Amino acid sequence: MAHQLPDLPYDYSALEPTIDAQTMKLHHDMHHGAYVKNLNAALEKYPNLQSKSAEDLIRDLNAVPEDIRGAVRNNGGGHVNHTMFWKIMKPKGGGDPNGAIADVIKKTFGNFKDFQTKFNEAGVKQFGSGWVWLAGKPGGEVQIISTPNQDSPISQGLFPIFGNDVWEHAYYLKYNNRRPEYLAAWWNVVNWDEINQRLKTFQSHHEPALAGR
Ligand code: MN3
Repeated sequence: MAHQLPDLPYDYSALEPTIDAQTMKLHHDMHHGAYVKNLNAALEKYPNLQSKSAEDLIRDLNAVPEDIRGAVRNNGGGHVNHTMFWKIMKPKGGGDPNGAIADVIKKTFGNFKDFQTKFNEAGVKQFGSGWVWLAGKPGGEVQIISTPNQDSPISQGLFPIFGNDVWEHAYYLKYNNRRPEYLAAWWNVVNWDEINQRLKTFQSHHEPALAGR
C-alpha cells in the first residue's frame, strides 16, 4: 500500500469538549481512512505514481492521468489535508499565537482578533463542504483563502500553513448546523507549536514575508 492512514497523535476524546470523541473517531477512522483507501485504489493501475508523495501528486494534477485525476484530487487532497489537520490540533491547545506565526499574523492582519474574525468569516462563507486556510504565497506573504471539497492550497501553488475543516462531518454531531459556533470554539484546540513548524517549512522554501521591511 502506497499511502497509509496516520495514527491520531492523541486519544479520540483528547479534544473534548471542543470536538467530541465520536466525531474524532468517525472523522479519522472512516473519513480520512476512506480517502487513503480510495487514493490507493485510484493508483492501482499506475505503479509509477505509487512512489510519489500525496503532496507531489496534488501539486501537479495535470501530470496525473485524466481517468484518475478527479479521484487523486479528492482523495489525495483529503489525505494531505487531514494529515495536517490532526497535527495542528492538540489537547489544551489554543491561546494566543506565539513565535513567528504571531509576528506574521500581526504584520499581515494587525492583530490576532481581527485575523480570527476574518478566518472564521471565510469559513462560514465557504458554501457547502471545504476548508478555510492561512496559506503562504510564492512571494512569502500569507493570505486567508477557502477551498471547496478537498482541494488543497498546494494545487494552487500555495503553502497550507494551517487550515480548518468546515465539512459537516467535522462538527455536525456536536454543533449541528451551527458552523460559526464550531469555528469560534476550534481555536481552543489549535497547536501553535506545530503551526510554527509548518511556517518555518514554508519560509525555508520561500522569501520570508517579513524580511527587509
Ligand atoms: Mn474532514
